[in-house]
Amino acid sequence: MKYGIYYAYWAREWGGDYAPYVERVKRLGFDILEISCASVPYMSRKEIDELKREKDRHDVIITAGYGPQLSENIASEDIAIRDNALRFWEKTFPALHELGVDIVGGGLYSYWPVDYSKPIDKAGDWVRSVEGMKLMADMAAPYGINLGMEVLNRHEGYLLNEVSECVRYVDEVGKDNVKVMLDTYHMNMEEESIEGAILAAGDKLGHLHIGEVNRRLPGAYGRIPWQGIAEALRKIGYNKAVVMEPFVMMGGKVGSDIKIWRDLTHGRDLDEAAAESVAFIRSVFEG
Ligand SMILES: [Mn+2]
Repeated sequence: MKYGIYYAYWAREWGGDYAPYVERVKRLGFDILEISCASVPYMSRKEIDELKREKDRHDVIITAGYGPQLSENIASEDIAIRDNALRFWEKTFPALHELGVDIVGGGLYSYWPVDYSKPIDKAGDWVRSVEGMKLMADMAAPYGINLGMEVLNRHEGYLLNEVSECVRYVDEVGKDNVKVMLDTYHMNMEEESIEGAILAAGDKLGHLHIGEVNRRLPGAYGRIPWQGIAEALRKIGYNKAVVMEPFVMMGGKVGSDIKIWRDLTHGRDLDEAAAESVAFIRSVFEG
Protein backbone atom coordinates (compact mmCIF):
# COMPACT_ATOMS: atom_id res chain seq x y z
CA MET A 1 0.00 0.00 0.00
CA LYS A 2 1.01 3.60 -0.50
CA TYR A 3 0.42 6.25 2.15
CA GLY A 4 -0.66 9.82 1.61
CA ILE A 5 -2.07 12.96 3.11
CA TYR A 6 -4.53 15.57 1.87
CA TYR A 7 -2.88 18.99 1.36
CA ALA A 8 -5.77 20.76 3.15
CA TYR A 9 -4.30 19.66 6.51
CA TRP A 10 -2.10 22.74 6.11
CA ALA A 11 -4.62 24.98 4.31
CA ARG A 12 -7.43 27.35 5.27
CA GLU A 13 -8.69 27.77 1.69
CA TRP A 14 -9.47 25.09 -0.92
CA GLY A 15 -7.27 24.89 -3.99
CA GLY A 16 -4.17 27.01 -4.41
CA ASP A 17 -0.61 26.11 -5.33
CA TYR A 18 0.17 22.46 -4.58
CA ALA A 19 3.83 22.33 -5.68
CA PRO A 20 5.31 23.36 -2.30
CA TYR A 21 3.56 20.46 -0.56
CA VAL A 22 5.34 17.78 -2.59
CA GLU A 23 8.76 18.01 -0.98
CA ARG A 24 7.12 18.50 2.41
CA VAL A 25 5.06 15.29 2.34
CA LYS A 26 8.04 13.30 1.07
CA ARG A 27 10.22 14.63 3.88
CA LEU A 28 7.57 13.68 6.45
CA GLY A 29 7.43 10.07 5.22
CA PHE A 30 4.50 9.98 2.79
CA ASP A 31 4.37 8.44 -0.72
CA ILE A 32 1.32 10.39 -1.86
CA LEU A 33 0.09 13.99 -1.91
CA GLU A 34 -3.66 14.27 -2.38
CA ILE A 35 -4.81 17.52 -3.98
CA SER A 36 -8.25 19.07 -4.49
CA CYS A 37 -9.67 19.31 -8.02
CA ALA A 38 -10.99 22.78 -7.08
CA SER A 39 -8.20 24.71 -8.77
CA VAL A 40 -7.12 22.09 -11.33
CA PRO A 41 -9.17 23.38 -14.33
CA TYR A 42 -7.71 26.84 -13.71
CA MET A 43 -4.05 25.81 -13.34
CA SER A 44 -1.76 27.47 -15.85
CA ARG A 45 0.62 25.51 -18.10
CA LYS A 46 3.43 26.74 -15.87
CA GLU A 47 1.72 25.56 -12.67
CA ILE A 48 1.00 22.09 -14.08
CA ASP A 49 4.59 21.74 -15.30
CA GLU A 50 5.95 22.86 -11.93
CA LEU A 51 3.82 20.38 -9.98
CA LYS A 52 4.79 17.62 -12.42
CA ARG A 53 8.46 18.47 -12.02
CA GLU A 54 8.21 18.45 -8.22
CA LYS A 55 6.38 15.12 -8.04
CA ASP A 56 8.87 13.49 -10.42
CA ARG A 57 11.87 14.97 -8.60
CA HIS A 58 10.67 13.74 -5.20
CA ASP A 59 9.05 10.53 -6.45
CA VAL A 60 5.66 11.47 -4.99
CA ILE A 61 2.36 10.11 -6.33
CA ILE A 62 -0.52 12.58 -6.75
CA THR A 63 -4.12 11.56 -6.04
CA ALA A 64 -7.12 13.88 -6.13
CA GLY A 65 -10.28 14.57 -4.18
CA TYR A 66 -13.29 16.74 -4.79
CA GLY A 67 -16.64 17.82 -3.43
CA PRO A 68 -18.50 19.19 -6.48
CA GLN A 69 -20.22 22.55 -5.96
CA LEU A 70 -23.99 22.92 -6.25
CA SER A 71 -23.41 24.23 -9.81
CA GLU A 72 -21.50 21.01 -10.67
CA ASN A 73 -24.01 18.49 -9.34
CA ILE A 74 -24.18 15.52 -11.72
CA ALA A 75 -27.47 14.43 -10.04
CA SER A 76 -29.22 17.78 -10.52
CA GLU A 77 -32.70 18.00 -12.01
CA ASP A 78 -31.42 21.03 -13.93
CA ILE A 79 -29.86 19.92 -17.24
CA ALA A 80 -27.70 23.06 -17.33
CA ILE A 81 -26.12 22.10 -13.99
CA ARG A 82 -25.49 18.53 -15.15
CA ASP A 83 -23.86 19.86 -18.33
CA ASN A 84 -21.77 22.22 -16.22
CA ALA A 85 -20.59 19.25 -14.13
CA LEU A 86 -19.47 17.41 -17.26
CA ARG A 87 -17.70 20.55 -18.51
CA PHE A 88 -15.84 20.78 -15.21
CA TRP A 89 -14.57 17.21 -15.58
CA GLU A 90 -13.79 17.68 -19.26
CA LYS A 91 -11.26 20.35 -18.23
CA THR A 92 -10.08 18.51 -15.11
CA PHE A 93 -9.37 14.94 -16.32
CA PRO A 94 -6.69 15.86 -18.92
CA ALA A 95 -4.82 17.97 -16.36
CA LEU A 96 -5.03 15.21 -13.73
CA HIS A 97 -3.74 12.73 -16.28
CA GLU A 98 -0.72 14.94 -16.90
CA LEU A 99 -0.05 14.84 -13.17
CA GLY A 100 -0.17 11.04 -13.23
CA VAL A 101 -3.38 10.90 -11.17
CA ASP A 102 -5.24 7.60 -11.49
CA ILE A 103 -7.82 8.06 -8.71
CA VAL A 104 -10.20 10.94 -7.97
CA GLY A 105 -12.37 10.44 -4.91
CA GLY A 106 -15.14 12.23 -3.03
CA GLY A 107 -18.85 12.88 -3.27
CA LEU A 108 -18.52 13.04 -7.06
CA TYR A 109 -22.01 11.57 -7.49
CA SER A 110 -23.70 14.63 -5.89
CA TYR A 111 -22.55 17.96 -4.45
CA TRP A 112 -21.02 19.14 -1.20
CA PRO A 113 -21.75 20.51 1.35
CA VAL A 114 -25.43 19.57 0.96
CA ASP A 115 -28.06 22.26 1.49
CA TYR A 116 -30.51 20.55 3.84
CA SER A 117 -32.81 23.59 3.99
CA LYS A 118 -34.31 22.25 0.72
CA PRO A 119 -36.33 19.02 0.29
CA ILE A 120 -34.20 15.98 -0.65
CA ASP A 121 -35.25 13.75 -3.58
CA LYS A 122 -33.00 10.76 -2.95
CA ALA A 123 -34.76 8.40 -5.37
CA GLY A 124 -34.76 10.89 -8.25
CA ASP A 125 -31.21 12.06 -7.60
CA TRP A 126 -30.03 8.42 -7.46
CA VAL A 127 -31.36 7.70 -10.97
CA ARG A 128 -29.93 10.94 -12.42
CA SER A 129 -26.62 10.39 -10.63
CA VAL A 130 -26.18 6.85 -11.96
CA GLU A 131 -26.86 8.08 -15.51
CA GLY A 132 -24.48 11.01 -15.12
CA MET A 133 -21.77 8.83 -13.56
CA LYS A 134 -21.80 6.55 -16.62
CA LEU A 135 -20.93 9.60 -18.73
CA MET A 136 -18.26 10.78 -16.28
CA ALA A 137 -16.75 7.29 -16.19
CA ASP A 138 -16.49 7.14 -19.98
CA MET A 139 -14.94 10.61 -19.96
CA ALA A 140 -12.34 9.55 -17.35
CA ALA A 141 -11.49 6.13 -18.82
CA PRO A 142 -9.29 7.29 -21.75
CA TYR A 143 -7.12 9.09 -19.19
CA GLY A 144 -6.76 5.97 -17.04
CA ILE A 145 -8.61 7.69 -14.20
CA ASN A 146 -10.69 5.80 -11.63
CA LEU A 147 -13.53 7.50 -9.77
CA GLY A 148 -13.98 6.82 -6.05
CA MET A 149 -17.56 7.14 -4.80
CA GLU A 150 -16.91 8.23 -1.24
CA VAL A 151 -19.48 7.08 1.30
CA LEU A 152 -20.31 10.16 3.41
CA ASN A 153 -22.06 10.53 6.74
CA ARG A 154 -25.68 11.78 6.83
CA HIS A 155 -24.72 15.36 7.70
CA GLU A 156 -22.65 15.75 4.54
CA GLY A 157 -24.47 13.61 1.99
CA TYR A 158 -27.66 11.63 1.47
CA LEU A 159 -27.10 9.37 -1.58
CA LEU A 160 -24.42 7.06 -0.19
CA ASN A 161 -24.34 6.87 3.62
CA GLU A 162 -23.22 3.26 4.03
CA VAL A 163 -21.14 0.80 2.10
CA SER A 164 -24.10 -1.36 0.98
CA GLU A 165 -25.57 1.64 -0.84
CA CYS A 166 -22.25 2.37 -2.48
CA VAL A 167 -21.82 -1.21 -3.69
CA ARG A 168 -25.33 -1.07 -5.19
CA TYR A 169 -24.59 2.29 -6.82
CA VAL A 170 -21.28 1.09 -8.29
CA ASP A 171 -23.02 -2.05 -9.61
CA GLU A 172 -25.77 0.05 -11.22
CA VAL A 173 -23.22 2.33 -12.90
CA GLY A 174 -21.45 -0.82 -14.09
CA LYS A 175 -18.19 0.80 -15.23
CA ASP A 176 -14.81 -0.72 -14.36
CA ASN A 177 -13.33 2.64 -13.36
CA VAL A 178 -16.09 3.51 -10.88
CA LYS A 179 -15.13 2.26 -7.41
CA VAL A 180 -16.26 2.22 -3.81
CA MET A 181 -14.44 4.67 -1.56
CA LEU A 182 -14.49 4.56 2.24
CA ASP A 183 -13.34 6.93 4.97
CA THR A 184 -12.91 5.85 8.60
CA TYR A 185 -14.31 9.21 9.81
CA HIS A 186 -17.60 8.65 7.97
CA MET A 187 -17.71 4.89 8.62
CA ASN A 188 -17.40 5.53 12.36
CA MET A 189 -20.74 7.36 12.25
CA GLU A 190 -22.70 5.15 9.86
CA GLU A 191 -21.41 1.58 9.70
CA GLU A 192 -22.21 -1.05 12.30
CA SER A 193 -18.74 -2.50 11.74
CA ILE A 194 -15.85 -0.60 10.14
CA GLU A 195 -14.01 -3.85 9.40
CA GLY A 196 -17.24 -5.34 8.03
CA ALA A 197 -17.70 -2.37 5.70
CA ILE A 198 -14.23 -2.87 4.26
CA LEU A 199 -14.93 -6.58 3.73
CA ALA A 200 -18.27 -5.70 2.07
CA ALA A 201 -16.48 -3.35 -0.35
CA GLY A 202 -14.00 -6.13 -1.18
CA ASP A 203 -12.30 -5.80 -4.56
CA LYS A 204 -14.54 -2.84 -5.43
CA LEU A 205 -12.65 -0.67 -2.91
CA GLY A 206 -10.71 1.85 -4.99
CA HIS A 207 -9.56 4.42 -2.44
CA LEU A 208 -9.42 4.76 1.34
CA HIS A 209 -9.38 7.85 3.54
CA ILE A 210 -8.30 7.51 7.14
CA GLY A 211 -8.70 9.76 10.15
CA GLU A 212 -9.82 9.73 13.74
CA VAL A 213 -13.45 10.25 14.82
CA ASN A 214 -12.85 14.00 15.22
CA ARG A 215 -10.76 14.22 12.03
CA ARG A 216 -7.44 14.36 13.90
CA LEU A 217 -4.47 12.42 12.54
CA PRO A 218 -4.62 8.62 12.87
CA GLY A 219 -2.95 7.60 16.08
CA ALA A 220 -2.89 5.28 19.02
CA TYR A 221 -4.75 7.90 21.10
CA GLY A 222 -8.04 7.63 19.20
CA ARG A 223 -11.03 5.29 18.91
CA ILE A 224 -10.65 3.95 15.37
CA PRO A 225 -9.82 0.19 15.33
CA TRP A 226 -6.62 0.48 13.25
CA GLN A 227 -5.55 -3.11 13.90
CA GLY A 228 -8.90 -4.49 12.74
CA ILE A 229 -8.84 -2.25 9.68
CA ALA A 230 -5.35 -3.53 8.82
CA GLU A 231 -6.62 -7.10 9.02
CA ALA A 232 -9.68 -6.33 6.87
CA LEU A 233 -7.50 -4.64 4.23
CA ARG A 234 -5.22 -7.68 4.21
CA LYS A 235 -8.22 -9.99 3.77
CA ILE A 236 -9.47 -8.13 0.68
CA GLY A 237 -5.94 -7.84 -0.73
CA TYR A 238 -6.09 -4.04 -0.82
CA ASN A 239 -2.89 -2.65 -2.31
CA LYS A 240 -3.93 0.86 -3.34
CA ALA A 241 -3.73 4.26 -1.68
CA VAL A 242 -4.39 4.96 1.99
CA VAL A 243 -4.73 8.72 2.39
CA MET A 244 -5.14 10.51 5.70
CA GLU A 245 -7.44 13.50 5.63
CA PRO A 246 -6.87 15.35 8.88
CA PHE A 247 -8.51 18.71 9.61
CA VAL A 248 -7.32 20.35 12.80
CA MET A 249 -7.11 24.11 12.19
CA MET A 250 -9.87 26.65 12.62
CA GLY A 251 -10.48 29.42 10.12
CA GLY A 252 -11.07 30.17 6.46
CA LYS A 253 -13.42 28.34 4.12
CA VAL A 254 -11.84 24.99 5.04
CA GLY A 255 -12.53 25.58 8.73
CA SER A 256 -16.15 26.60 8.14
CA ASP A 257 -16.95 23.86 5.55
CA ILE A 258 -15.44 21.21 7.86
CA LYS A 259 -16.93 22.92 10.93
CA ILE A 260 -13.83 23.24 13.04
CA TRP A 261 -14.84 25.50 15.90
CA ARG A 262 -12.00 24.62 18.26
CA ASP A 263 -8.27 24.13 17.91
CA LEU A 264 -7.65 20.43 17.28
CA THR A 265 -3.88 20.70 16.89
CA HIS A 266 -3.48 20.21 20.66
CA GLY A 267 -0.54 22.58 20.35
CA ARG A 268 1.42 20.12 18.19
CA ASP A 269 3.65 21.15 15.30
CA LEU A 270 1.68 20.08 12.21
CA ASP A 271 4.66 18.54 10.40
CA GLU A 272 5.93 16.59 13.40
CA ALA A 273 2.48 15.24 14.19
CA ALA A 274 1.92 14.14 10.56
CA ALA A 275 5.29 12.37 10.40
CA GLU A 276 4.47 10.53 13.62
CA SER A 277 1.03 9.56 12.31
CA VAL A 278 2.23 8.09 9.01
CA ALA A 279 4.93 6.12 10.83
CA PHE A 280 2.23 4.75 13.17
CA ILE A 281 -0.16 3.80 10.39
CA ARG A 282 2.60 2.20 8.30
CA SER A 283 3.67 0.04 11.20
CA VAL A 284 0.09 -1.09 11.93
CA PHE A 285 -0.94 -1.65 8.28
CA GLU A 286 2.30 -3.27 7.13
CA GLY A 287 2.62 -5.12 10.49
MN1 LIG B 1 -12.76 11.65 3.06
